[in-house]
Amino acid sequence: IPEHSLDRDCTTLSRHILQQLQSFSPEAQDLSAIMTRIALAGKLIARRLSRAGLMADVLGFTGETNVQGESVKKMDIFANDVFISVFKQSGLVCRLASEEMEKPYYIPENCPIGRYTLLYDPIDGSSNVDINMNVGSIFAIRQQTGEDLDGEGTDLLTNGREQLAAGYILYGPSTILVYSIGHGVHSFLLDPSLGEFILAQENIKIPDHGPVYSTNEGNFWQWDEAIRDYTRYVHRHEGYTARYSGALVGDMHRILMQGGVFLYPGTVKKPEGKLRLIYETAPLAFLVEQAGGKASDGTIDILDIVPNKLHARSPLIIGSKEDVNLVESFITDHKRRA
Ligand code: P6P
Repeated sequence: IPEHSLDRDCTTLSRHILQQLQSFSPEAQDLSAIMTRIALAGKLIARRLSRAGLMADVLGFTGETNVQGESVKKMDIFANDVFISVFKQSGLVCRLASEEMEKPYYIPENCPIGRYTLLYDPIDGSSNVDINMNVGSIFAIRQQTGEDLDGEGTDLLTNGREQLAAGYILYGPSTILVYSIGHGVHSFLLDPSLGEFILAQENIKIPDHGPVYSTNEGNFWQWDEAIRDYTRYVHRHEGYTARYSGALVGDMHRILMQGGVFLYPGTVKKPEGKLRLIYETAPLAFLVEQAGGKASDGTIDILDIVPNKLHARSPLIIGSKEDVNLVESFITDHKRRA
């Protein structure tokens, strides 16, 4: 689609999805409608973030802690409620599961069978909100196939290859939505003057190698020796640069665009790592694999991991194929020598 053509400005998210699926089947229409709702959530959150510093009751903490024991930011609750609200009366997504809710939320109440489930992290990296740094939303869409008899979402405990779609919204200098429905990775930029997400880039491919390694080296003392050896390797070799914002979506977007690797390995305090599988690492793994990259927990592909509980964590090594393979080679070598 030619740059800055009228056609491009009219390539909205919903139209783009139907084009990709080359189908107007009920499923294609569903996905298109769901993605349009997710875009609406992104607009509402972006608007709130742009005025966060000016509005009372937006910054700071609520004083509660979420299921993870993490202190909840007011923005976490607002963003979580936005996703719930945009899917009410949608008749599409009947169940939502997020980091901010211990149990899945049903629309309407007690609806055991639905059509789609939205798995999301409404505001990832929310500690960045108070210092005006980038934050993001992460989402994945799954078909609800079985009955959720216990209301705990146990039918969701399947691997990430069950995802129909996944993506993120990055709230930075501009708001960008990056998604895949299994036909490549595409980005849409929010044009505030239009109030629309407009097609920015199609079929994004992550470079096979990149200079960036992104990790919190403050955890060095808690890492396995294999990860420490990888870190020593990049310290000694020219051509690497460290970038870490403390917000997964921004760090991930940089890796997707420039290549490199993001690591959140297991630590002494959190052997399974800090990041959640079904609404953080699995959606990003879906996206990066679609862009020609790789995502593993250091040993097996993220998309092959079957969670044992809804809020299961997983270590994450994600990015350019060559860089993820290099990290894995240190892990393999150490296992061999153990
Ligand atoms: P640490 C934010 O809290 C988050 O969930 C991700 O967005 C981010 O990548 C990670 O945790 C940062 O964790 O331990 O480096 O502060």
